[in-house]
Amino acid sequence: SPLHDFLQRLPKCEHHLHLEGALSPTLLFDLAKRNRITLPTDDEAFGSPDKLHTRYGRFTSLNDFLHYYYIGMSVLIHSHDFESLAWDYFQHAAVDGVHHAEVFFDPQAHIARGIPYTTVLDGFQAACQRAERELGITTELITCFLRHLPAADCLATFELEHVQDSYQSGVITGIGLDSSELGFPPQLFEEMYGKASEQGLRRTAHAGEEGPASFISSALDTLGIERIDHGIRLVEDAELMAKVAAQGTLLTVCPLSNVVLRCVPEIKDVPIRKFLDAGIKFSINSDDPAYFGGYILDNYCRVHEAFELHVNEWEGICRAGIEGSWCGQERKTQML
Ligand code: ES4
Ligand code: ZN
Repeated sequence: SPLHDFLQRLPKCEHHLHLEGALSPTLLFDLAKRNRITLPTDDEAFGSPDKLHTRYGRFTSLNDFLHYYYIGMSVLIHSHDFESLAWDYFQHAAVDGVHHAEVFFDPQAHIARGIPYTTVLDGFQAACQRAERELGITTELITCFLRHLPAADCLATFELEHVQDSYQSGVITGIGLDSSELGFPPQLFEEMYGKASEQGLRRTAHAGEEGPASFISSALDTLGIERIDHGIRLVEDAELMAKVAAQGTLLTVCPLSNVVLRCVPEIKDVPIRKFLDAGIKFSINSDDPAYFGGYILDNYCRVHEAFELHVNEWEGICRAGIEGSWCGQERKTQML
């Protein structure tokens, strides 16, 4: 359709994409076979890629999804597994018209399984270089920390020599905070974010996905975050929403994710119109596309169907995405 073509051609930036969330059931089964990894035998969902895909359509919460997400990554062993995974994502991103992608990964989830950080990073870096060379997609890598683990564990990982090397060399641009939100408030991670700030790293955190608006204010005040991942529950605090609008902090909204994980009943319940009316800057993203049934362009199309945005509104959303990116000014100017 003409609208699909219009949305495809917009200069899109993706800011909220977990590389481990781009693991399709097909690639998951292929890697399990190649690496001789036994998938759970007590869950019928792991009977075939098709059954697994069907189970992904029935998530009941963030934690129900995360259970599958952490099992899924058990098949990732070698650098070229991580490269295949990220390359799969970048090919989808190119088809969808992504110009620039700032992607998350979870070092602790791999280190805990005995996979060295350098194995993970080498694979992801190779895919990023190939994406820039062959697809013209510029990239930034962001290490995310798992908030369901003790803050001391997160800080210890942040301070690992190889992790610090990747920050100092500029291979990694910034840090994020992900995994289970309820029960794990932002202020637990104040020390790590303070150190990240001193080191000149960019900082974001998941806040206000399942958690209350108070987690958004606490992430801004105690962690000094420069972006807010999800942030949909911002609409529950008018005063905070006015503050976020005034300071121009970008929200990285993931509409399909919010519906699939039941944070909202339907796409029309994602507060897109409220954010536009309040002057909140936001980008539209895919989060974990292999688990949530769509990549970035599907998210754009679903938002368009639900809100019938004006051409000018779409151009404004993409401009905010470019301006809120963590790439250099030269690249932003190219995209604008
Ligand atoms: C995630 Cl949707 C979401 N929320 C929190 N943590 C995550 N990790 C991967 N996807
Ligand atoms: Zn996320």
